[in-house]
Parts: sequence; C-alpha cells; structure tokens
Amino acid sequence: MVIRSSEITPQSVYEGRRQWLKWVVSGVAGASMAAWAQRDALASAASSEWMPLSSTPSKLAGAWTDEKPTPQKDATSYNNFYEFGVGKDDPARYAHAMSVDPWTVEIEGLVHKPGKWALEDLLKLSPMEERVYRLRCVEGWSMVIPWIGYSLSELIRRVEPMGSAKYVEFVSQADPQTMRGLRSRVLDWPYTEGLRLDEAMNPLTLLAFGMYGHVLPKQNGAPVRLVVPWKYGFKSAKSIVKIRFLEEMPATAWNKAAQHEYGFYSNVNPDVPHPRWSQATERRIGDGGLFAPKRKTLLFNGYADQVGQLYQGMDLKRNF
Ligand SMILES: Nc1nc2c(c(=O)[nH]1)N[C@H]1C(S)=C(S)[C@@H](COP(=O)(O)O)O[C@H]1N2
Ligand SMILES: [Mo]
Repeated sequence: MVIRSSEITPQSVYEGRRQWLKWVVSGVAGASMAAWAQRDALASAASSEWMPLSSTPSKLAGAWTDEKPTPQKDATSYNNFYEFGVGKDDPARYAHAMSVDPWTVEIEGLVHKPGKWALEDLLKLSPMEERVYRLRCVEGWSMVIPWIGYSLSELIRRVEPMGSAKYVEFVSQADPQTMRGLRSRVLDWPYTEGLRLDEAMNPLTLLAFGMYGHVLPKQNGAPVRLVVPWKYGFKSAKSIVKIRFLEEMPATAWNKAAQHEYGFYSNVNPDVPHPRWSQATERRIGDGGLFAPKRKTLLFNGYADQVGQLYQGMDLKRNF
C-alpha cells in the first residue's frame, strides 16, 4: 500500500477542529462510542467530519515507514488511556465525557518564556505534517499510525529553555468529573511522563494533534499528545495540559507505580526483557488476531539511525 506524503496547514487543522467539536456536541460521538459492538460505526462516523490533507512530503528522515497502517478502527478502539479505565475498549467507550474545549497547555519551570498556550495558538505555531510512525506498547503489541503534528522542538525553541533545563516533564489532564478511571488508584494521578531535553528536542519527537488525516479522537489523547516513536507507548503522554522544564530527572507515573518494571528511558529494546515477559517480539494489531506470526521487535523500535547517538556510552540495560 502506498502512503501519501502529506502536509496540512494549521488553518485546515483549525477548521477541522471546529467541525470535530460540532460533531462531538451533536452527540454522535456519545451514541456511537456507547458500545464495543458498535466500534465500526464509530470509525465511519468519525471519518465523515475529518478533513482531507493536501500533499507535500515530509522531509524528515525517519518520519516514514512503508509498513501498512493499522486499520483506523483498531487504532481508535484498542487503546491505553487509564484515565478512562484499564480495559482496551474503555477509552473508546468513555473518553467522550472529557471536555477539550477550551484547552490550554501551560509551560512552566526553567524557561525564559513561561505561560499558557491556548490550543488555537499551538495549532498555529508551526506547519503540520503527516508522519507514519510505529507505536509499540510495552505489553507487546504495536501499531503503525499516520500521525499529524509538528516536532516538539518547535515549541521548545519558542519558550527558550534556560541553560539549567535538562529534563522536560509532561502532565496529562486529570479531571475526576469526566475521567472515570481516576477513581482507581492504579496510577498516581495526574499521569506524568518525562524526557531528557535532548530527547525532547530530537526532530522525531512529535507533538500530535491528529491521526489518519483527522483531528485526534479523544481516546487517542485529544486535543494534543506526544508521540515518541522509539520509546514504549507509555512515554507518549495523552491530553497534555502542562509541560515543565526541570534540572532534575522527574518522576514518571509508571516508574512510581512499578519502579523495577518501568525505567525513565523506556527505549524499545528487544534485549532488555520486562521483568515479567520478553520484549523480543511483538504482535501487530490488525495483522490477523492472536494467531498471526509475531514480528521481531527492533532496537529503538527501528529508529536507531535517528536516535542511537542520544544514548552513546550509556548502559541500556541499567538505564532501561
Ligand atoms: N495520559 C495518558 N497517556 C497515555 C496513557 C495513559 O494511560 N494515560 N497510556 C500510554 C500507553 S501505555 C500507550 S501504549 C499509548 C497508547 O496510545 P494509543 O491508545 O493512541 O495507541 O498511550 C500512552 N499515553
Ligand atoms: Mo503501552
């Protein structure tokens, strides 16, 4: 399957978002997300309001894989978003309750230009492009998703980190009124994640606003999330409300929950098994169910050429 190289203007994303909000308000979302059995209906309802892309290829090396994208209905109905429950179908069922308008992202800590960014301004910060990245969950499944966004580095440059800033922390929305998963203590809410500043500045690190040519569905982290394609999926925080620049390595939600299982780096690495299972292979969602042959997991999820130099001289077994 040939994948179209694409770029969309911030304006078209903005228009798309307007339409999307209309769609959410109209209640189509709630109705079609109500039942697992109706997830095909969800996918088709969603596609009618999402906007098309114009075509300008991404020039960023590594931003593309030729692998076949995961069917959109799988990528929007098999999710991890613990704020809505721990079941794979919980986010598609319950994320419609989350309110994403208005939305602001607060920039804090060691930067010369801290402050609150309205989503509208973030959308206009930089031209967006489509990038087809693999996403590999630590649980042993993976997907190929055409994301839409721009490099996080565009935002970071704009807020001017101080020389003392060494790490970036990402904080997800935590609203007990709309996120039913917060009733469970499975993680210490809000969900937080972190990157070293040079990892955050790597051009592959994507601030994503859309996927499959459309604005992000809520279950995938609307209205803005991170996609860090060489790390396990949990590093890619969804529904981000705060980005904080720090001198010290921040705690992360998964590291706090299970220190020996989830380290700060969490680079995809087939040679470092999770304490309870191997990471040598993965099951590609959409490949044909549980009986499809597994694929070999690649070091840095296949992005070693782009990011390997970030870890030169580091012991990746100790810094897992
Ligand atoms: N806020 C928040 N972000 C999150 C998670 C979460 O539970 N809460 N789950 C993570 C995990 S474990 C994975 S694998 C990816 C899944 O992204 P997807 O559902 O869009 O495929 O989101 C990550 N981001
Ligand atoms: Mo995950």
